[in-house]
Formats: sequence, C-alpha cells, structure tokens
Amino acid sequence: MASLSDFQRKKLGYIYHVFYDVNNDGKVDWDDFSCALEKIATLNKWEEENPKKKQALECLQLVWDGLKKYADENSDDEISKDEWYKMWSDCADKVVAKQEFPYWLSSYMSFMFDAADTSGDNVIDKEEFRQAYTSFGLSADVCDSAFDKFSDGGKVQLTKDTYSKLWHEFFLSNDVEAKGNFLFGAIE
Ligand SMILES: [Ca+2]
Ligand SMILES: [Ca+2]
Repeated sequence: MASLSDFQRKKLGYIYHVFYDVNNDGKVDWDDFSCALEKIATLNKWEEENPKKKQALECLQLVWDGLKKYADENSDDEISKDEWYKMWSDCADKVVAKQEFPYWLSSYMSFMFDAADTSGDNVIDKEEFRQAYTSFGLSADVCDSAFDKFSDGGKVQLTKDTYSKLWHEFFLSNDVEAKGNFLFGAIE
C-alpha cells in the first residue's frame, strides 16, 4: 500500500475541509453535496426549475455514489477523514501508474470546471475563479494570489486542459513548488 507523504496528507486534509465538508460538520456526506449544489446554482443564477440544476444534481449523485463506493469502508453513508486518507493511500499507486483518476473524481473535476466557468467560454478567468471559490469560503485575496501563482501571472489560461493538468498535480505531486498546489487556494 502506498503511503501518503505529510505534504500530500496536508493537501488532502485541506480540500476535505474546504471543498468536501461544505457544511463544516467535520464529516462528508450527501448533505455536503446538496449544499455544494445550492452554492453552484446561486453562482450560475439557476432558477429552481432550470434543467441545468437537475443535470448538476444527477452529476453530483454519480460523484457521491462513486466516492462512497471507494471510500465508505464501514458503510455508514459518511466519509470520515480517516476513510478519506485511506482511500487516497490505496489509490495512489494505481493512479500514479495509469495517470488515471477514479471515474467519480474525473466527473467531479469536469463538473467543478463547468460550475466555475459561469460565462461558458471554456476558460475560467480570474474573476470567475474568485467568485466560485469565495462561495466556498475562501477570501478574495487568497483566490487572487492563488490564481496568479498557477496561471503564472495570468500568462497561462485556465482552460479545461490546464485545469486537468493542475488538478492531477494537486493530487499526485510531492513537489511543494508545483503550480497545481494552488488550484484550490492556499493549502495552509
Ligand atoms: Ca459535512
Ligand atoms: Ca464511513
């Protein structure tokens, strides 16, 4: 079993709290995905009956089912932080070898990209990034400086390809200088 470095644990612990445990009750369950859906609907100004909201709900249900299947060892419909680390530890080798993420995580990546790209031009600009991530509780300053880091001062556009590359770096890299470390704000 691959074990995670302290740096990887730090990154994974950070996103567990900031982007998965959305309602901040110390565990990850369906309620968190439900909260995330409401945030994303507000961000994109979707009315209750907008078909995009229904599509987003269906996507999040697939993501949650996938996450549960991989991580919820004791089948209590919650992903504890220990289960979260264990899942990452177990899949680290597989992922590194194949450079391929579990399908639920790839779906989630694509979903989060589209959710933040509110103008729909397939690029997340600095303002869209700030709006999306402040809705998850980050400060505007943290968002802006993170954006400058991973976009190399705005030189690299945040397209889906760039996003995917940075996303992989975030989850896999042990390099503290890797740009992908900033994709979700500041790890501290
Ligand atoms: Ca929670
Ligand atoms: Ca569990």
